[in-house]
Amino acid sequence: MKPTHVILGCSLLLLSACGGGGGGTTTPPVNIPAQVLASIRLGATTIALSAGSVQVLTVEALDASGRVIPNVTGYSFASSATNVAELQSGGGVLGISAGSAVVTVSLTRDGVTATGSATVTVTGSLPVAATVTAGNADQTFTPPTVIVARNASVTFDFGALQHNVTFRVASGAPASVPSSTNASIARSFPSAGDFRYDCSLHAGMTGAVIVR
Ligand SMILES: [Cu+2]
Repeated sequence: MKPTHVILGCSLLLLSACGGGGGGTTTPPVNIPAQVLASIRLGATTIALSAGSVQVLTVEALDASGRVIPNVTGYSFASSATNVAELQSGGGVLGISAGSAVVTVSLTRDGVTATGSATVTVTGSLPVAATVTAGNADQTFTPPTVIVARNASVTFDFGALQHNVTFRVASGAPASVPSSTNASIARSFPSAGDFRYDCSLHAGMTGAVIVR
C-alpha cells in the first residue's frame, strides 16, 4: 500500500502544479476540423401507427464519414398528408387517420442542407374518449399527450395527491379542472385544436389534448 500512496501523492502534486494556472505556459488551442453535414439518418424509415398514437422519430445528422455530429438542433419536420400523420417540432409523429404519408426531416447547417424521409402508415380512427392519470406518486400526467376526435371526452383521474388541470388560453379550450383528489372529472372537446394544460401546483407538470 505504501508505494501506491507515494505514487498517487506525486501525481496529485504534478496535477496541481500543471493545472494551477499560476502563470505557466498555456495549452495552444487544438484545431479540430468541424464536421460537415452530409446526410440525415432516421431511426426508422417505415413507421406503423394507429390513429391516436404518437411515435417519436429519432434523427441523427451525419458527416461524410458517417459519423454522428453531436448536439445538432434545428431540424424541420414536414408531412405529405397532415390529415394522416402530423409532426411535432420535437419529432413526434401523430397518427391522425387511416392512410399513408411521407414525413421529411431536413436540416441546414453551415450552408449545407440534408434531408431524410420515412413512410408512415396509419390505421384506425381517432378515439372518442381518453383517460389521463394525474400522478399519485409523481408530478406527471400519463399519457402526457392524447390525440382524440372532435367531441371526444377526456377523463382526468386524480388520486390521493392533489393536482389540477389548468388549460392555457386557446379558442375552444374547455373549463379548467380545479384542484382535486380521488376523483374522475371529464371534459369534452368540441373544437379542433392543441389544448395544452398545466397543473398550477407543480412546476413542469404539463400535458396536451390534441383534437382533430
Ligand atoms: Cu400537480
